Amino acid sequence: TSTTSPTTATRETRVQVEQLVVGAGFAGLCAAIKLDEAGERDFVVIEKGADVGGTWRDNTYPGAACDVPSQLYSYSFAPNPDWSMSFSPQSEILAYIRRVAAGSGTLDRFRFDTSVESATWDNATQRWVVETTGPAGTTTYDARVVISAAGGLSEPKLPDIEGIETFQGELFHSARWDHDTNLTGKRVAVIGTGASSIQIVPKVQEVVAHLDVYQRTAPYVLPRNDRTYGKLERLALKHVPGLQSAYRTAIYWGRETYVPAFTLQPKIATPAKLLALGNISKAIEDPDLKAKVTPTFEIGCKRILISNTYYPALASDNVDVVTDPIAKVTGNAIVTADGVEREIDVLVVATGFHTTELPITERITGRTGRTLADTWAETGMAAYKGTAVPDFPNLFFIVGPNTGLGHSSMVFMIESQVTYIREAIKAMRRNDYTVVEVTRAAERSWTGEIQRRMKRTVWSTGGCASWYMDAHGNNTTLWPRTTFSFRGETADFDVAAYTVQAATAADP
Ligand code: N01
Repeated sequence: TSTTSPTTATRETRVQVEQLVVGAGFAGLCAAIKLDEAGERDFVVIEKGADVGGTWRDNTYPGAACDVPSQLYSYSFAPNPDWSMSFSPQSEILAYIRRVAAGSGTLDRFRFDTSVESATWDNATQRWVVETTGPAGTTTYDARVVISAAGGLSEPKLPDIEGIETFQGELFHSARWDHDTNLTGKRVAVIGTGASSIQIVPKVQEVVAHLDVYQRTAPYVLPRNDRTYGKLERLALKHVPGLQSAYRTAIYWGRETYVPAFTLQPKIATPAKLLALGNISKAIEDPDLKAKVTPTFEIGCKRILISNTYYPALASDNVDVVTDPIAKVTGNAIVTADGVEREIDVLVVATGFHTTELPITERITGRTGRTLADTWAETGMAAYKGTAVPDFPNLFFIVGPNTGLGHSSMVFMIESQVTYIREAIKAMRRNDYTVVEVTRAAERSWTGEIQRRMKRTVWSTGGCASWYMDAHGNNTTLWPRTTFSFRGETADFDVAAYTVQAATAADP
């Protein structure tokens, strides 16, 4: 049902579609595949990058790999017996996503290098008007449903440090690695010690003349129980029926039974804490360095990291861990609060992402004329089942508020949310609903229950500041229950939580 207006000098096009998906990472691709399977063929996927892959396309820094085993960190409907290791490197995950996309028969509806400029609900037509710019110029989509799969960790957050804009050397964010910069023999600084940094530091340390690691908060780092799959094992995974799904199930339940429990009862986490402290002692002899990298909050409050190479890298002769706060950056150095100036050639900022004020929300305007950013600035990020927001009809999120995980596979959560959205769209078709909008009461009750649970978790009580929390002191990013309970919550579209409008005979 596409209608294209005559081409003008500025190449403006108007296209009508049933669904418009924003983003072509794990979530957007999953949505495309499941819509297609459900017979919903009239959709587009708008992707600002040149390829599918999302996080796994953007994060190409040295050492990038998944810290969830790949047998689980993959689609349930597209098992891959060829993973080379239990925790696969970025290149393999990206190749996997590309392969799934290529085999899905949906790529003809993906529009790459195209940005969503605005998405505005039109009360008159009861559809979304989505302005995009891409290689073909400006295209305005008129969509019944918008599915935002733009990602919760996709917009790099640059540190607000005095003078950083005056730095004369190379400077880049971990998620925008500059592969043209040769680090060999250089003096490099990495700011940050989160999941990205601990993968980067050991790789960078191997080649540079000197590395300064600027640590504001020491993380907990557990051993990484990674291993290469042997030839025989891979053959068995490929040919023994049920073996791969048994692996997947075992990994899933292993994580699910232990980790969520200790977000509520820190004592259960004691063995993990001891393991993390042992990891330090094993690699680091220098008592000063040991003290510096020993965390001072409860384990689990921030994301628990895994590495066998991070601490040995920090203990190397060419590395300094700097814990004095950064005062400013000059043309060629970082100056700390104690007045020490450390000269560098390259500055890597591994300072994380915009997580609780997502830039896409500034571009989405709902039924009342307010943007989603303004709405959430007041209430904090909140969505019914992490998916639907009052005043924003026919808009669904994948990886929305309170659906993130620290312990298991986001792909599992993505598939759950996509099922829910697919069921919502099926219900719209079946009943001729033109509009579905979650009620404020349903959303408030859902969010209220989540926030009540949050107050008892280690994320709130563990004595740390993390990207999970928003400016109101609420954890609006993580899911506080088991992943199978989320699967249950999203198995069906519960229309009772929504106000609906059905098409009338007079509607076109
Ligand atoms: O970002 P982060 P990340 N001055 O926000 C520090 C996922 N992930 O990219 O802790 C000085 O965790 C900040 O310090 P502090 C995963 O979900 C997964 O590393 O706030 N320092 C912190 O140390 C992860 O949680 C994989 O005190 C500053 C660091 O920068 C999420 O992505 C791999 C600063 C930021 O850490 C984000 O991880 C990588 C400043 N002004 C990432 N600002 C997998 O393996 C910030 N910091 C799947």
